[in-house]
Amino acid sequence: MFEKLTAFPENFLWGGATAANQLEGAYLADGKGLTTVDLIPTGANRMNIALGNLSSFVPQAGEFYPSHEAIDFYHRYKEDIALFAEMGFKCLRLSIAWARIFPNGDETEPNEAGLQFYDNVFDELLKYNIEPVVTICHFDVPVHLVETYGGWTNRKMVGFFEKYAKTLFNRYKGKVKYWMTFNEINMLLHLPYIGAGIVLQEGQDKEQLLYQAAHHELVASALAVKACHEIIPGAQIGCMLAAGMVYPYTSNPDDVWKAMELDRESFFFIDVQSKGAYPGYTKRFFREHNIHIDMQPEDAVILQQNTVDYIGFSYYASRCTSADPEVLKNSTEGNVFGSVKNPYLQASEWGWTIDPKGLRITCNQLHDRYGKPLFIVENGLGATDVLLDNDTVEDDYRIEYLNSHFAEMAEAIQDGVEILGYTSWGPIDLVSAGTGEMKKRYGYIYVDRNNDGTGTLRRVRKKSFHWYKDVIANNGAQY
Ligand code: BGP
Repeated sequence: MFEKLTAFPENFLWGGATAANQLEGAYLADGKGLTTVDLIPTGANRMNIALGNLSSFVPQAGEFYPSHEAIDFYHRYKEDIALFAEMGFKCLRLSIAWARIFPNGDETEPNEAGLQFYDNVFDELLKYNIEPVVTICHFDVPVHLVETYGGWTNRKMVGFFEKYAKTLFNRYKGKVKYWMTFNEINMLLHLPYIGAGIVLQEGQDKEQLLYQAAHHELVASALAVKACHEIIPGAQIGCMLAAGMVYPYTSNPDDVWKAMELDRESFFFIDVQSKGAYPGYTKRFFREHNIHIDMQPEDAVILQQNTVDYIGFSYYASRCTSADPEVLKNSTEGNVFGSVKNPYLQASEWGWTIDPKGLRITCNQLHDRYGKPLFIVENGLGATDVLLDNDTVEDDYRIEYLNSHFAEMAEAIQDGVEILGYTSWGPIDLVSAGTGEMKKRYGYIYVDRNNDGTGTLRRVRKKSFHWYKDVIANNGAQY
């Protein structure tokens, strides 16, 4: 007889996930340089911008730049971490703003004030036994690197990133065990400015440029893995994929193949980071699309010898696709990736498909494909919350969303999938990456801050705060 697995292992890392530019604010404090996100105002299409000449950038009167103040975690981290501790967090995923450490990205010496800020944050977390899980780059490239080198299209970025990563490992080796290289690395193909600091110009060969940039990020990621293992024995460093099942619209093999192709567009990154080599299907894609990647002789060995320890991924929604152009016309705009409307599933206010079972399928798929531990580092429901007169938010819809996803996560664990932890996105309300708005909230903690920057920044516990506290206290036993 096989023993029934206990759903959540004792050391399961429950927590929340954040990104520097979406919560810190203080965008020029203590020597920080400008990053790509600091230059984009609130707006539905902010991720798809092509800015042209960045040096001519001047904030426009009346426009609101959300990362400039965000929710002011920079000055309020003690209060926020105390609230995370009250919920019983075992870990907090956060990112380091590259431009706090190297304001221009290419200096020889790091900025001590920036390093000190994260020392203070890590000390505060460790005071409560909260394990920091650190993303080295989460959608923010120093602007100087974009203007001077063209962002990740330039090989020099590999060296700048490696130096930045080594600086972090040396400084925080006694405090941080869990690392991640690039947030949602596969987003680079969809959001080149945010993902790779690339400002595309008219007439450029987009595919060629993007895949070249992808190669540079992949090599840089592998070099960071190497350095992390050398500098911090026992550390674990992972990749980070924007995941989500792609379903075929019908059982027509053409639809099934189309779904597989879309999946592989994302999996290619993780195949390289996890298996250490370019997969055959990507090589074929390069041949057929006339893409020639400039590789250094040592790259193949670097990739092969420095694969990741775990697969981090975000899961918000599943997708659906078809080989039939008529069906494709019925695509929703909501998800970053776009998707044919799945007749079996509901969507969020922002059009993101809600699919708890898709999380179980995704976990199994990644487990079968890579055979490495998984870390669910983003998941959650973006919704409009209303602060009630009795100073709370009745966010039952969020509890329902998370509840159904936790139940499927528990199923995946029973299926034999090893999962290190779960960090829900934005445990405290923060700026939306997609729209720059505060209106799209994910938190257990409400922040009094509006889209136009008004509000007291006061923190308020929502109903889900108490619910998540219970889940963690019981180690998810109810699932
Ligand atoms: C992911 C990003 C996060 C986060 C999240 C939610 O793609 O890694 O930074 O913001 O999506 O997206 P949004 O903020 O657009 O709702």
